[in-house]
Amino acid sequence: MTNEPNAVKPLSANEPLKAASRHLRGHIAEELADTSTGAIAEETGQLTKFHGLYLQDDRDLRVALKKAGKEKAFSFMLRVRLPGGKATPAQWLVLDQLARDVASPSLRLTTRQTFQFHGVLKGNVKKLIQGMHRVLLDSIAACGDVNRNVMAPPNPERSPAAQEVYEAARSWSEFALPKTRAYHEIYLDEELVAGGEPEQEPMYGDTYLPRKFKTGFVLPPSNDVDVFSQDLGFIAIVEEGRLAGYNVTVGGGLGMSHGNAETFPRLADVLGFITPDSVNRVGEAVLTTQRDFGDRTNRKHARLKYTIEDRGIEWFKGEVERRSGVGFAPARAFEFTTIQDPCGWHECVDGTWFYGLHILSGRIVDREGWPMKTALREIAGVHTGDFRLTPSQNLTISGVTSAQKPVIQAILAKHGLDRENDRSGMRLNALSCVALPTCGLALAESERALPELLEKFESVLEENGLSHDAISLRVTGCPNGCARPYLAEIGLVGKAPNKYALYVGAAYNGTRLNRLLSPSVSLDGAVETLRPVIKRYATERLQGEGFGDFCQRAVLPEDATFHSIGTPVAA
Ligand code: SRM
Ligand code: SF4
Repeated sequence: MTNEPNAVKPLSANEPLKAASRHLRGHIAEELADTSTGAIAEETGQLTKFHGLYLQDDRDLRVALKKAGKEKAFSFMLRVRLPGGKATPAQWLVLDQLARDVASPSLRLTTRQTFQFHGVLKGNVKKLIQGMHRVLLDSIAACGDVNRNVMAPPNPERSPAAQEVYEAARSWSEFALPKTRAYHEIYLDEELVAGGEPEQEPMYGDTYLPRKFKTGFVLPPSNDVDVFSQDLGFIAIVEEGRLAGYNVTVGGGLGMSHGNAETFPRLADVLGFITPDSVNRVGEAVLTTQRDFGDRTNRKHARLKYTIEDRGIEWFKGEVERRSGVGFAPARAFEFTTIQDPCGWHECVDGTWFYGLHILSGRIVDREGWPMKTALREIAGVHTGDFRLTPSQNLTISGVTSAQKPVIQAILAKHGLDRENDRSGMRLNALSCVALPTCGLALAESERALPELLEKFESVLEENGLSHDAISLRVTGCPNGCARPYLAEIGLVGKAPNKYALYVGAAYNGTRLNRLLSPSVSLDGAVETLRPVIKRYATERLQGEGFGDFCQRAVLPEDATFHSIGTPVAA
């Protein structure tokens, strides 16, 4: 392939918008101050995303409000930037308080290890961001056409290698931050320095990236961050207890549109091995290559995965080597044996403990008989270690001393949450995206449908003696793939109300995508379709064979693909 730029086609609408935004300022400040509407203009909404802020509306109320001739029930979702998902107890307490004071009041743990607030009214946006700022948290680049929240192994053994991987993730997250002061001026009232040097974005340029860009660091044998789904991945290679370096991966991504075969999930390629000191240089070269060659004319074709598909991995590797001055050595051996979060108490090499706590769909809220938010607030009040958010929407309470262990255990027991981890393997491993009522792109339910769906699957699993098998089930309300459903052993992807495409056959360790078993089923239909498959799995599986591997071997037709044939359903 060549170094020719992309063919001359009209740029997508976001490109001139970014160019004219004065480094992501646009009219955000004025529109947030306008009390005549709860909304902001569509174009302004494209810019606030770079500051972690999305305009949404309560979709449950749309019809009634329209009938009443009223404005939609607008509010904002705010996503925190939290590299590696690490938060201190002091930060937890402030986020918990802010959620009560100015948001929905739930806190939502995401599939990229951070917090989301929902239901933030326009007049509360600055209060929320200023409150976060007081505990050194921000939402810069949590969304938008930039390097997003950087993922890293959440379950610390407190080994020097694990610590180094976390530090590398944090360093890359800081290094790849946009340099604009727009966020500080708009939300934190930082004054513009008159007559100062013109602002520069040395890494991004004035129009940032063609599309979102995601990075994950992973420490085998766990592939908890689903490294092959990331635009840029670093697989830590530990030799004789020391971090030798990383195998670099590029070009993963999962989003697609139903009925559009030009969009597809793609697993990343491994470029080769680098030493730890080259991470930021190589990361920058990957990012700037995508900046310069990514498709800025069609946002559905603008992720790095398409740049690599179109131009070839060898060309891409050469470009990265040239830009970084780092030559890739052959990739070193590694093995992923799991993607699962460890639940319960685990001792670390430094003598502290961590506790893995399952939280269904990452939704932290107080419900009748399930006061998760209160319990975690109490834990944060006494905890002296830290919290780690996992890529599976769960929580790790880490750095717990032996003396504190019974204190934390007692808080969980007091609230009846100490048995939260005694659930079916499928439940502990399940993911769902947010979907309705807040997600503007949802075509079907996801998080709200998961509990009932799990109960139905659990009864089939129990009938077949498989309650403890960690079969992965991931549900999303549309094909964008926010709960990484194409890497699940059972993936359900929303197409329309109670209509889902059913995928099976991914590898249990995140190294093979699943394929389409049925283009359109209801949730009950999915359970019924899989009932005989689960039964066969219980009796016919080979020694140690995962459910996905079994489906790949014995259930899926050889010519099964990702795409449903027929009319596109996506909006
Ligand atoms: Fe996502 C858009 C929620 C992880 C692929 N995602 C959205 C929006 C912001 C909808 C929108 O654009 O208006 C959703 C907000 C819903 C809400 O009400 O909160 C949303 N995505 C989420 C979260 C919260 C799902 C969750 O339940 O945890 C995850 C937040 C991650 C974070 O903390 O940064 C989330 N999204 C992902 C992932 C998984 C990952 O990154 O590991 C993917 C698939 C991987 C990938 O990017 O390829 C993902 N989200 C998308 C896409 C499709 C991108 C594409 O290339 O086609 C969109 C739509 C878009 O960008 O146009 C999207
Ligand atoms: Fe919304 Fe679709 Fe992402 Fe679910 S997968 S949160 S429905 S964009």
